Amino acid sequence: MKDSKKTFDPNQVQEDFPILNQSVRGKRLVYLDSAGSAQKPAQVINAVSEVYEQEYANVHRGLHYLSEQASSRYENARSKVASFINAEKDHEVIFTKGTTEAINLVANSYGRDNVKPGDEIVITHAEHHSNIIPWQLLRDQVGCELKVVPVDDDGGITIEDFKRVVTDRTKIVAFCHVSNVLGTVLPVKEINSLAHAHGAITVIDGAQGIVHMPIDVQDLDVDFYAFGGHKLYGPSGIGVLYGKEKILELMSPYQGGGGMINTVSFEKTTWADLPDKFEAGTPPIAQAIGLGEAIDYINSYGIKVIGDHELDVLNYAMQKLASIEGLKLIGTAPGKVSVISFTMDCAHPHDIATIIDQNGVAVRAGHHCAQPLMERFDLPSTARASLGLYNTREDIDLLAESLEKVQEIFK
Ligand code: C6P
Repeated sequence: MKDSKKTFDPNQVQEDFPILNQSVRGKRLVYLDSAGSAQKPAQVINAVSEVYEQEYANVHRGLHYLSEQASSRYENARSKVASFINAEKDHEVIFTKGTTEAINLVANSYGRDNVKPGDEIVITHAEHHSNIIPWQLLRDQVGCELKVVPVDDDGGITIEDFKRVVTDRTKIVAFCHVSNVLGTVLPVKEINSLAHAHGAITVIDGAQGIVHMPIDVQDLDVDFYAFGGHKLYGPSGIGVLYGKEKILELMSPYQGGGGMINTVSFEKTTWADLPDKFEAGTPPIAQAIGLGEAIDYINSYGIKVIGDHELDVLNYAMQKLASIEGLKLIGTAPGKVSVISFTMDCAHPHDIATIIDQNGVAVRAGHHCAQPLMERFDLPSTARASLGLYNTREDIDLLAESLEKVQEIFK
């Protein structure tokens, strides 16, 4: 990571994001849906358009100038990702089209090769559908058991909860680093040690974790860590699967096609080395380069500085929203980050989101692709405000004012 940092001023940061400098429905846009997808700084937008204007061609295929340029920038993006998460080797970073594809890759390749009838896969009750369904599909294919670690009433999930569920029959422990509904941060390092002590590997859904805190995959010692570019201020259509080299080497390819082979004949095909073995077909080239640029942008402030700022805004928001009559916060576990789910006595979450949108305040409402978790809290849906580096305490004041209006309307 780079050491020379820019001074972090959240009001100045908003200027970096062209989309935020606009009015919505005649009001200043207050964007509180970064857990859904974050906005993009001009640095990323410009880099992507520059690729298409000046340096675009397919990668690893042509010997011509543009292909060389595009290939080198694409691989440079991989190096940036590797150093952002402190991967030991660049080729431990596999580009995918998102978190979802990254998890499906592990389930379909590692899972099918290693999980047998009678084995167990452990997930939690707080998972996004992307970290439930790939394991259900695997369970149905191989005949293993899918076990679920419970969530406390405040949204907490502790190492003790995992200890009660993981056994020597567990082959894979797959869990979110940060819940997209509750903001709960799971104790990755401890869970990882527990899984390893039982001979299981770990798959971390880092979609919401990578955005708010420094990640060091070597220190965490995780086997796989998956995340997408679009919540990290990069383009959509690009994601990352980090995997330990020694595990990736032994895995079968997930998809077949161009770019992932060494030799092909009708009788037998041999695979390319890492990371190409897992990148069949033309990859998301400009998107990967855009992700590299997003990482440069984040590094220019430092992810820790960004996380600390978001925590300040989160704590302010939790207090402010808790004082609104009839508002219930869902997810209050200690140490939580960046996501504020809530319900109101007076209105359905969809009504809340629609009404405050009239004030230019953008939040998500729904089940957040976490239906089992909604059921756990006996809710059909919640409203959810989620933070990015550009949010300020003023944004929270506007959110709170808008929620007071919802109350007035429905009283
Ligand atoms: N959550 C949200 O509004 P993709 O769609 O592949 O980029 O990411 C899927 C995903 C996986 N895990 C977690 C914890 C997530 O939060 C998400 C995406 C968005 O909460 C869209 S549903």
